[in-house]
Amino acid sequence: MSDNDALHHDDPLAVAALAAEALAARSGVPRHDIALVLGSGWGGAAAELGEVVSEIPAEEIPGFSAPAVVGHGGKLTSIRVGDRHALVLGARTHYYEGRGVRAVAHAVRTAAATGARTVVLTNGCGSLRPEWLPGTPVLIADHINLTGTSPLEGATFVDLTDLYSTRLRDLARTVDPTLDQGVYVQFRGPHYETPAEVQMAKRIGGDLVGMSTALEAIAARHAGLEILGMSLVTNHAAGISATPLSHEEVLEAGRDAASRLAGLLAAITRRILED
Ligand code: 8IG
Repeated sequence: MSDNDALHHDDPLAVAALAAEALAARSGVPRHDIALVLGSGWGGAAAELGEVVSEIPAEEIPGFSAPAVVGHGGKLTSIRVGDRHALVLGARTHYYEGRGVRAVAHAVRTAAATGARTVVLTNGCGSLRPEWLPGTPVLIADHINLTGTSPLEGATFVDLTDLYSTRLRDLARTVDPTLDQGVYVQFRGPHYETPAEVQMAKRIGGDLVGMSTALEAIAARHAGLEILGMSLVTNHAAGISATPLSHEEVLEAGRDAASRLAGLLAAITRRILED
């Protein structure tokens, strides 16, 4: 079956099972223990994690397609971490790409189908808190989904209590006790928010704004995965800084943060696999 047929397959879980089969065949790793979805700013983390066993272009696996955004990866990488196996998903589909919620959920469904019990969802996002400067990693404690949609179809009533596992956040904070936590507000995008929308997000309890993670987390919970969510603040949300940050400043903060982030994510992943 071609990728395109797979995406139009009637059962998204069956497409994910096909993808997991293809990954096992291509990588020679029958089961993975943990999966990581790497968002903007987190790309360097894979290399720090362990030994790369296999790197597969996403579009060669059923249900995945080439990345729409330059710099968003496009590789599925199997990494040996001690005697365990991590699957790094460098191919994320955003809802704003217009490929529908099945395409958005496919990466985490595939992760679950490979045998992973845990998924680490990372992203780059805007901060509503002036003290969280570009380059700051923040644990996602909860989310508010303002996309107006769900990755689930039909009468699928899934409980979202403790969606971003308290247990995993506590583990992450044993690695770095200075990690702050916040509520992630997902907008549909692809445009950034107006300053008025940013104030609304703040008043309803948000700390971070982004365009990816809430829908993936819902699909991941439905697939039975335990979820750790981590955001990298890459900018202050619109209207939060008195003077807009220059793009150069943001890039610089990203570069400065990159190696620290990669080390942090690798250490947290190893800690989860040990537990
Ligand atoms: I990177 O300021 C990044 N992604 N919605 N708002 C939203 N998404 C983002 C932002 C932001 N920065």
